[in-house]
Amino acid sequence: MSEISEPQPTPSPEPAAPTAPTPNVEELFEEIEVDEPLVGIIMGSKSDKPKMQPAGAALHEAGISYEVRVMSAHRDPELVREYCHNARMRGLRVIIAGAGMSAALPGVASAHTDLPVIGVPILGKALGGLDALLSAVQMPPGIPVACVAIDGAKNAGVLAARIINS
Ligand code: RP5
Repeated sequence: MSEISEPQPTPSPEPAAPTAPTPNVEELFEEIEVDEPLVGIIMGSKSDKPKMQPAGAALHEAGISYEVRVMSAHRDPELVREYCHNARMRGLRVIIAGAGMSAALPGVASAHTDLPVIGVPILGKALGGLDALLSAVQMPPGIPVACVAIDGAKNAGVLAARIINS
């Protein structure tokens, strides 16, 4: 005759291992910038801002997002290198670079990126802007700068929009 065993108490489950908190998806999505800039407008000095503003206006009119940074090829060479080196990875498609006097910025930008670079020579206090024009336009083979007119920032914006829409 088999013995009927007493029902054994069910062992209590092991305490669950702590899990990582569930991320709040809505919050995460709020942090994502949906309107990432496609054009980087850079210039050698704060004093160039009024001359470069028409580039931003043209891009705004074309519905193209952009960002604006001040960095000088001569005064902040490392910053220019880093910005241009990372530009494509950050999603930029075109760089507009404006500078006056010995305007190295467009050429140096082009040396550090394979994105199209549009140079804007800015009229300074001497030489009628020819210094900046020649510095921007006389690039050595293999390092291109699409140079617009002296103080031609509007066309730089229009051209950048055309490149992006092409
Ligand atoms: C250039 O030198 C700048 O692009 C600017 O046009 C010019 C004068 O610069 P600030 O002395 O006004 O800073 O590098």
